[in-house]
Amino acid sequence: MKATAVAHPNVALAKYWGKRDVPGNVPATPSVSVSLGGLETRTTVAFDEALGGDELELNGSIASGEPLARVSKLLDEVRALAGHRRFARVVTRNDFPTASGLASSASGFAALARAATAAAAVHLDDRALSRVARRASASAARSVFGGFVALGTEDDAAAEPLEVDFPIAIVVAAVTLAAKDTSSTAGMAHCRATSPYYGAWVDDAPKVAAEVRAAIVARDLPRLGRAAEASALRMHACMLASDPALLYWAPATIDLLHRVRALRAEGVSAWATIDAGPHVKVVCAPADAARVVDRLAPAAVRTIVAHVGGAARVLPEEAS
Ligand code: 2P0
Repeated sequence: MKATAVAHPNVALAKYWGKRDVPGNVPATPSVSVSLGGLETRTTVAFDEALGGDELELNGSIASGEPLARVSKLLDEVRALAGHRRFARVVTRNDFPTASGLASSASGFAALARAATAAAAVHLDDRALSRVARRASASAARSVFGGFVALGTEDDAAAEPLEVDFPIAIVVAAVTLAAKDTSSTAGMAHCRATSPYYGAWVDDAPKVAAEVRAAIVARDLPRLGRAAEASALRMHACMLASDPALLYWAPATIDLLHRVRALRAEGVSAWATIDAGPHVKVVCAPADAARVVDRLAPAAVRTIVAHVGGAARVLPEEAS
């Protein structure tokens, strides 16, 4: 009744932003991501009949309220599939900053879904597991798989791996280690309710996602970078047009965008993407990663070079 799983966060190269169906947590836009190897969440789930409720320890602190409620909701699904009502103790740890736009909910809920089903001896195929993770947090559906991964907008959406061997580097330039003010879930709802550009964003996103996907299949880095940067900046344009404006950027975010442009002007194929936070992630060739780090580091509090990572996996018992 106990298992440990590891999952990597992912960065969307074509962004999911907005929900087509809120109760079912179905995205309004298709997304395409890459798994961030080198960053990981490790989660242990232990079902225990002595517990009077689910318990959550997140990065060494006991968590309650909304984070625990979201965990319990996923565990309820697993309990229903397993046919038992035991509560669980969940211990989860990220080796990167939590809730700061570094996609901790993606790796967190993917690792939780993987560990909870293993602990309860519920056997789901990867697509079924991806649906469980998507209902908890849509980006988590993608972190069930490794490599480049697509997630659609259909009612029962599950992510699917593209299975393309395309070695790229992703340089993460963190600009703060603090948690963000507005969660993605709240930010999306606010955009949908108040941004006059929301409809245009949702209409345009499938074209950009198709371009991102085609560029990955063609293993064409400049084509991928152009489309990924467009997806991120269009998403932020939609956010900025909300009322009140949703501004996730810090001064350093803009500084970093200019540094990436300067690198391109010097002939380096480096392209920026930004999620619901101030950090900038730069897609480049592995051979250019050190030069990109050198250029970004003065404007960042921390840089991390990620490579294309693998799928969420259960650890052997002795490693957990
Ligand atoms: C993405 N983001 O595609 C986009 C880009 C942030 C910006 O997925 O409400 O934490 O839990 O489904 O998955 C972050 O949103 O939102 C996200 P919920 P989630 O990666």
